[in-house]
Amino acid sequence: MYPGRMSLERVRLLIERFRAGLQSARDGSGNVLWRHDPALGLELLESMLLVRHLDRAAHELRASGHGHYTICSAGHEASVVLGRLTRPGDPSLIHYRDGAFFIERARQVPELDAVRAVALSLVASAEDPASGGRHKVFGSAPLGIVPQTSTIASHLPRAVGLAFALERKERLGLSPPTDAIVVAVVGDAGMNHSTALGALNATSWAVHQSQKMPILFVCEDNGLGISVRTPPGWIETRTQALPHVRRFFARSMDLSEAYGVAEEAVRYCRTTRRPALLHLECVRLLGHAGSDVDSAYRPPAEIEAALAADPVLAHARALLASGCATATELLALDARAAGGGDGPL
Ligand SMILES: Cc1ncc(C[n+]2csc(CCOP(=O)(O)OP(=O)(O)O)c2C)c(N)n1
Ligand SMILES: [Mg+2]
Repeated sequence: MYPGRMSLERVRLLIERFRAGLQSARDGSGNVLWRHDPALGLELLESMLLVRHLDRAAHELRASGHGHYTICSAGHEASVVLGRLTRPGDPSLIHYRDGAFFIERARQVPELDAVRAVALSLVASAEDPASGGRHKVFGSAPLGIVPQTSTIASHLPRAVGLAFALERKERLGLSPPTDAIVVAVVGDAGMNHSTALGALNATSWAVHQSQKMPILFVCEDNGLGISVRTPPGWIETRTQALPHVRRFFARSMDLSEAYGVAEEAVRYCRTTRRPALLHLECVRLLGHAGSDVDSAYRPPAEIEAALAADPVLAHARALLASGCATATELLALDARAAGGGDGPL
């Protein structure tokens, strides 16, 4: 089923599966429930769907020769909880799959059109305020999202420096007391980079001598770095061995859990001014980028298993099962995100 499928078809298939998955779940049956405020759950889903349709737009723009960037957020949409739980005052250096983080944080800055900002970046527009058209990046001064290069893990030392500076500025009387934290997101393969390990070591070393380090590292673990597999259990083992860094774990498939755990992790960093690492289990639903034929190294059953773990559909089904909305309402939300009526895309 997957060999030979163009990546644009694969994104469209994801969207079709979302719609079909809601039709077949009209009775509201599902194992995972949404245990927080229903309105919150719906807003998070709205951001996740906007990002799903931005993924589609990225592929369509590429196919028509207008866009150039097709590394997608598909499978990493649980980062939406971090966009919600942190603030523009929390400097954030996010992963290139964190569209949902970006879109959800923008809810706090209503005057910013975040969908347009991402779209400008996709077409390398000179009007893109983050990169001026040089590269697709997630970055925005009003959102407190610091643009990154595509060199994986290179942002982690910078993030550690920012956390150090937040506290140092206060001690030197250069800024009023703050409860801001730094957020730094990295992939599972990126975690092995010596730059990441150096940044984590510097954090532990600083805390060991009573330096405050309010930083939340997030490792979005989809089990792959392009075509190279992360050995099962590696991120868990690696992150258990970080002195003074409190470890948290959550699965994208259960957004209630992800929200609750992320809330705890953010609160821990904010109130104790100590570092934490959230290991967030994700999936990769497409090839690494549009040009990557993942069926060359992933058997069909593995791709099928990833699709069955789509966090957007899982969250929508949880909302249904919890009685937060009807399938018709959720399908209407998807249609608006897709550009029907007054929708943005
Ligand atoms: C320093 C550096 N080495 C290699 C690359 C090429 N590269 C781009 S993405 C990637 C894999 C990253 O995998 P992971 O960190 O797990 O993130 P994912 O794409 O799976 O979300 C690699 C090796 C790079 N961009 N930077
Ligand atoms: Mg990965």
